[in-house]
Amino acid sequence: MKWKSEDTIAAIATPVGMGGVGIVRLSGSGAVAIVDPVFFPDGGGSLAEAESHRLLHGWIYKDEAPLDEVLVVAMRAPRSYTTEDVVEIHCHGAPLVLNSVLDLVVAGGARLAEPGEFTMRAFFNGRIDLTQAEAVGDIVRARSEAGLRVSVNQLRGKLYEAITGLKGDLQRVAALLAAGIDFPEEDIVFAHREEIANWLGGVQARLSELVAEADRGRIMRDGLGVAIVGRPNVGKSSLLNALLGEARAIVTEIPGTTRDTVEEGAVVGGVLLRLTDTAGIRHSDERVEQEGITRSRHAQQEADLVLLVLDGSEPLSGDDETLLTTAGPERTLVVVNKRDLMPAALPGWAERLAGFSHVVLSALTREGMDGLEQSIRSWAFDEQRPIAEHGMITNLRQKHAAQNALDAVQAATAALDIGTGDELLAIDLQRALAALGDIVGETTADDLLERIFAEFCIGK
Ligand SMILES: Nc1nc2c(ncn2[C@@H]2O[C@H](COP(=O)(O)OP(=O)(O)OP(=O)(O)O)[C@@H](O)[C@H]2O)c(=O)[nH]1
Ligand SMILES: [Mg+2]
Repeated sequence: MKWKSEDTIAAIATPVGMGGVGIVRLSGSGAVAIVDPVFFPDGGGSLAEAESHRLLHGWIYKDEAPLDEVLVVAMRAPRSYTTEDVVEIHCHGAPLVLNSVLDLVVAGGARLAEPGEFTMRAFFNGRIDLTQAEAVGDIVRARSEAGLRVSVNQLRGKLYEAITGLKGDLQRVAALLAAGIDFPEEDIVFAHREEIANWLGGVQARLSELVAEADRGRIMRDGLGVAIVGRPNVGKSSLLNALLGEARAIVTEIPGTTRDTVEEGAVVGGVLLRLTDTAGIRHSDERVEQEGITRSRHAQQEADLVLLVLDGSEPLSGDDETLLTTAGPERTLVVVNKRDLMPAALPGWAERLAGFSHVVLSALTREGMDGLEQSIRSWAFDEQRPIAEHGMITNLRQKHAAQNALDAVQAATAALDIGTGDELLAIDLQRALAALGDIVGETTADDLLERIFAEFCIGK
């Protein structure tokens, strides 16, 4: 397996061609010995003799000619990212320079790193758990402040601590159970049953909360999927453009302008929105329009939040009625558009909106757009609740495992209630412990681990 390999790995750790400074990073027992012969620090001396974690200024030489002026740091095991010897060479950011330095260290005995291999080594060497490793990838990809905050908390080990705490409690229950099985006198077992029930109840409550918050965590990390739907000409594309602050989608007074879905990301109030503008939904016999409408309905089904746009300057049409009837109020925010053309604050049909949250605005003049942004924000994050300090579940992998653990704990509680044998209870407990172990990567299958790390970029 490649994480067990003794190779010293090397990669360009910064985006190539994008900065004034670029970093070539090495990790492994040969890292210092590979860089030492090609790096000449100011005032003599060598990297091999230098103090760990000290930044040295000097020159990299290739074939006895200076290649670049650099800063070099050696971080000796185990105080490094991977817990192995790590050397970083800070060069000028030019691709030519970085590639030459990388060639040089490869010629010296290093092997090119696979994507995510540095982080994989940190994980297999036990410096971080799987949730922290995932957080590294998420931080690199983070596109909103909220997403960054949950990922940074996860990197700090908040989710790991939460899961480890739950595991500790379940291990305690398993120990009590074992004591009961070994000493089956009535009173001991009875006392233990109550204690076991209490511990299980506590674990169940905390796991339920983690699972319940998982969608919020995912939305912060990946963004909120928002579909803009409505009948033709109500101003859906105008609304997309207003949210983006640019004329992304075509807007005309002709109904049926948007034929295909248009997707775009925007950060609104610190939340990443994955917006989809759709073709207006109405009855149509035209083939292209029909296909567009099918895609609109699909986007509507997939979205976390649907913005159902109505034209406030006109009476409700049959198409509007159908959309309102089929929309689920728990996932829909009604946008009454064209406020600038409306005589009063709300049109005569406003009572039809009972049961829906709604905002009134003008996509054209932007009047009322603040209210929409505020509604989306509070919809995405229950704002009464701050971002969980105890760590949040942020991806489906973690959520599935937490759900499995919760199912097992619920089964254990049920087994305790109806007084089935302690052996069955013990099996449920082991199942819950294994599922929790999956979250932090203790019991995760190798092929799944490889897939997780393969999504990283090279040099991470
Ligand atoms: N006065 C006024 N006109 C608006 C407003 N929003 C959109 N419009 C106009 O309404 C017309 C239709 O706007 P679009 O954004 O293309 O509507 P749509 O819902 O995307 O239409 P389709 O793509 O055909 O389904 C255009 O002429 C817009 O300028 C608004 O708030 N006030
Ligand atoms: Mg449109």
